[in-house]
Amino acid sequence: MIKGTFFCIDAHTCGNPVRLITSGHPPLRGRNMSEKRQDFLAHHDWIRQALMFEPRGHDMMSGAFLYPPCDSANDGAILFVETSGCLPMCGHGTIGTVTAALEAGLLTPRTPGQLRLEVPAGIIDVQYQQTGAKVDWVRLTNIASYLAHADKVIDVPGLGQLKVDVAYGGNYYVIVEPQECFPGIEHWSADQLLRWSPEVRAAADAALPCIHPDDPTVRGVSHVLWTGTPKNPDSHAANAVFYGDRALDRSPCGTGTSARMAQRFAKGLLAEGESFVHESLIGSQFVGRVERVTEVAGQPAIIPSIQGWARVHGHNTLVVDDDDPYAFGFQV
Ligand code: PYC
Repeated sequence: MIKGTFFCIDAHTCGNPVRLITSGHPPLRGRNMSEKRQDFLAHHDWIRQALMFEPRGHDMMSGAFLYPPCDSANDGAILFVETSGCLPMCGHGTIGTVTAALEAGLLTPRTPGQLRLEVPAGIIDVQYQQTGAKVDWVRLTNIASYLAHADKVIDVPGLGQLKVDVAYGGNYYVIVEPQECFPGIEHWSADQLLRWSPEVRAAADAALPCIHPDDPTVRGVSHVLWTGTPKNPDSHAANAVFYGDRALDRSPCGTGTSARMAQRFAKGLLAEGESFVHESLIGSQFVGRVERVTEVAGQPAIIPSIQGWARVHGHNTLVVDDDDPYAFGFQV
């Protein structure tokens, strides 16, 4: 029996996939996108599994549904889906979703060039430039981002002791700078990063508790941000973000870049108004900026912005038929 038919616009943001699912939306209960995210996970998660996992997706696959806003003052709402679950916020996902939706006429801004969108982590402001049918770039002003744990030593079985920070930029990131047992991403293969990331995440999550003070459903270290020396002379830093079970972000990671700017701001390495060009594993770049200083539960925080681009590369109708033994995907 056919469980669902989903029309998808496939795109990538600076190299990382974004599958914007434009039909087959389940109705979601909740007063805001955080509650709707919980409702989706409780009652409709088969859709994410079917569309993100193999054979319809792959380890890096991530996507989004656009919903009408919960508050009519806003232009729309995004539910992020990916192999690891539904993220509270996704930067590359926002840039890809906004690009694909505007090009397909699925978002109608009240003010051209500007959108105000609801995501599970809060409200984000978006600016973009469109030339004819094509969106050239998207800049999102993210939710408040902050350093949650500084200079903590964790024990990673088999690797040794690592000094790390944990910062929030829409997800909680354990940030690993080069040190004795980690020489920097330019010296490690993708296989090495994938080998050690789950161990580092588990060690950080056990030792360094994180619960968002404004939304306790946002909790736990979910991503590892490894750092290194950039290849491009105009990048300030390079990173490789690990998420899910086997994913390394091909984009510079919007929430990771926000977390890293919050970390650098808290350590006096980045000031209000300064830009921060972050480079991905494949050399693509996001331009970040500390827009303003704020507070989260009385702690210093920043409002970062992230600018990047996305390209649409395909249209796809996916059918989920429960006669198929792999209807709901698999992971190897
Ligand atoms: O761009 O925020 C991001 C992101 C999160 C996971 C993968 N990309």
